[in-house]
Amino acid sequence: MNPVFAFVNWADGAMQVPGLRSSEKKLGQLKGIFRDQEAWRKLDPETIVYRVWWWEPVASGTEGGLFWGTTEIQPGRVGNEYYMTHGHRHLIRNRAEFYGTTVGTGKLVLRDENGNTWAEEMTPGSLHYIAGNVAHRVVNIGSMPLRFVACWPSDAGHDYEIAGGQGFGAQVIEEHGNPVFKALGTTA
Ligand code: PAN
Ligand code: ZN
Repeated sequence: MNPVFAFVNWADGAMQVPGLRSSEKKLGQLKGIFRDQEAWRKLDPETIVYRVWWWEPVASGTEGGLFWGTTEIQPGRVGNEYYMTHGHRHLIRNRAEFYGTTVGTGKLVLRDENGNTWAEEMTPGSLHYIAGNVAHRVVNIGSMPLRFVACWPSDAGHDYEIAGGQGFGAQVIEEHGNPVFKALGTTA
């Protein structure tokens, strides 16, 4: 038998594989993502909001291949809006994806091509099928880091155009100590 090449700690999503890639997103790189620009400007731009580790077993752009990754979002808020990922659609629109929560609690905010936005609860063990054409963003609504694993097609690509302004059509904010999903545009 061949030795095992890649490992995932299924308790938290931590990965061990040769050639593991990683990136981090700091508050300063998330301009225009959070609604309260005033609050965003007052925070340290060097604060890390989330990290991603991922494995590309085939070259990016390969048709028919898959990538695997883990994202960790820190707890925190900009004003009353919880820390979250940029959020994106896939460049090849019909490419789907799986997300699976390992640690923490969150909301997976989804927006389809007809402009319908909804959210799925993320909790350890929750598995989320993100259909092609559906924009996706993860919000950490807990007081500890939120971690989830993901599997997506190696030719999907990322289109971040929807991430800014009112692109997602909704935001997740804290109200009286509770996370609230708010559609934008309907109320002030
Ligand atoms: C994930 C995301 C990751 C970071 O691997 O890329 O969670 O989120 P943003 O890409 O929106 O910054 C994924 O959805 N890949 O397709
Ligand atoms: Zn994706």
